[in-house]
Amino acid sequence: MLSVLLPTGVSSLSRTFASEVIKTLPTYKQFKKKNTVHNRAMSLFNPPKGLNFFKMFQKAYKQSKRQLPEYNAFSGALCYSGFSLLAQKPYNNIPKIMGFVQRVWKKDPMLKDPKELTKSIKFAAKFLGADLVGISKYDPRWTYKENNRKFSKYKNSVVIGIAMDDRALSPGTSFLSNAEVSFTYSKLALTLTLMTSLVKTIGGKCQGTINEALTIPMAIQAGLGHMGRSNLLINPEYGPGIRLANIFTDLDLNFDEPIPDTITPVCEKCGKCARKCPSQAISHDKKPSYKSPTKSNSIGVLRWPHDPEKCWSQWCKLGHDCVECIRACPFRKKSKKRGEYSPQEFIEEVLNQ
Ligand code: B12
Ligand code: SF4
Ligand code: SF4
Repeated sequence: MLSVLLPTGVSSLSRTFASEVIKTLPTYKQFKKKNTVHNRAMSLFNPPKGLNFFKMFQKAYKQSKRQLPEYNAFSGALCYSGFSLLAQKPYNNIPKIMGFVQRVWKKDPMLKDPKELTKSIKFAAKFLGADLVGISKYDPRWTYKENNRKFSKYKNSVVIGIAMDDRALSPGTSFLSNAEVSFTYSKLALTLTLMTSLVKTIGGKCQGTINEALTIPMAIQAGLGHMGRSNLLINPEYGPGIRLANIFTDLDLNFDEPIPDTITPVCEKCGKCARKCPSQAISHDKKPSYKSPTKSNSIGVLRWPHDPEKCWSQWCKLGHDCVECIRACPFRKKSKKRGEYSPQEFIEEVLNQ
């Protein structure tokens, strides 16, 4: 394998070993972490005036050029919320400043105007990894009955969407497409962790959820799209290949409006997902209805019926999940105009990007 990387004419016998490329003296010793400037500044020496980073941050934060977006208190809070995952095990790089930022924010809230706060929260969601963000009023119909006590104290739901890489879904249902599903779930978890830290830092109460509330109707109310025959939320830009999560908050935020439904008329004529579904879980009906095929569906909602038990049985047959209803949809955002990717093409492209 290594010889492939060698220039022509260089035999593998005369090649340099990787360990010989970087020269060190025999006196070289492994460096002790306790001697990094971070560690020494915090524990080993008393930093002279002007060199105490945390104190200087506090000073900078208090004196921040608050009229400038890149220097206002919200950007300061965003800057430290970005560390919140790093503060957790096993990374343990704990930013001790967070409590200070919270105290300053409480005394002097920067964003009293809901319009400005809404804009900042949406900016933060996208900055922290969301492809889509919309806000809907808290609606108890879209929380599980068991979660009523946990969530009913909140005013709104900030719904975020992260797109899956269509190239990984393109070759069809496989471990590779599953890897894209699981990786996107982890991306949602990262964005939610940082966002909830931000909301708490600026003095709000919140709860981030992944699959702990019915995100599709919340996303419709938040203006992110409409649900198709496939029972997937279809966003005009990303199609159905988007994964959803949300943060319930008590912040005073403005709500979005649902966008016009351009999806249902297309679904009425198309039906491709229903034809392609290997378990025939998707309805071939002409129109949405109030039907609930199984006990695993909620009752009394006008939408395309979907049979989750047939779908689940297909997953059980495969031993992993299925993405065929996403792939079938003409609203799917194709990554490449000339058509589908083969698994090998996708792997090569990722290696070279
Ligand atoms: C359980 C579940 C499943 C189950 C069963 C689905 C079901 N209908 O019960 C199984 C394992 C089969 C499944 C399969 C898939 N799932 Co799933 N699933 C969920 C989960 C975790 C809970 C949904 C639930 O409680 N269903 C039980 C009752 C409520 O189901 P229901 O009455 O049939 O309602 C469904 C829809 O009609 C809609 N809905 C509910 N109420 C209302 C009200 C209105 C007005 C409308 C319009 C819609 C609507 O939401 C439900 C979604 O299943 C959600 C996350 C979440 N919490 O929302 C993800 C979720 C719906 N799944 C998702 C996806 C992508 C898939 C798959 C493509 C798998 C994959 N590889 O990713 C397939 C697609 C199947 C399909 N065509 O629907 C995404 C959808 C993203 C999107 N763009 O819409 C979600 C939101 C997960 C996520 N975090 O992104 N899933
Ligand atoms: S995930 Fe597969 S089995 Fe389930 S509805 Fe979609 S296409 Fe059908
Ligand atoms: S494949 Fe066709 S019918 Fe199914 S959701 Fe997409 S547009 Fe609608």
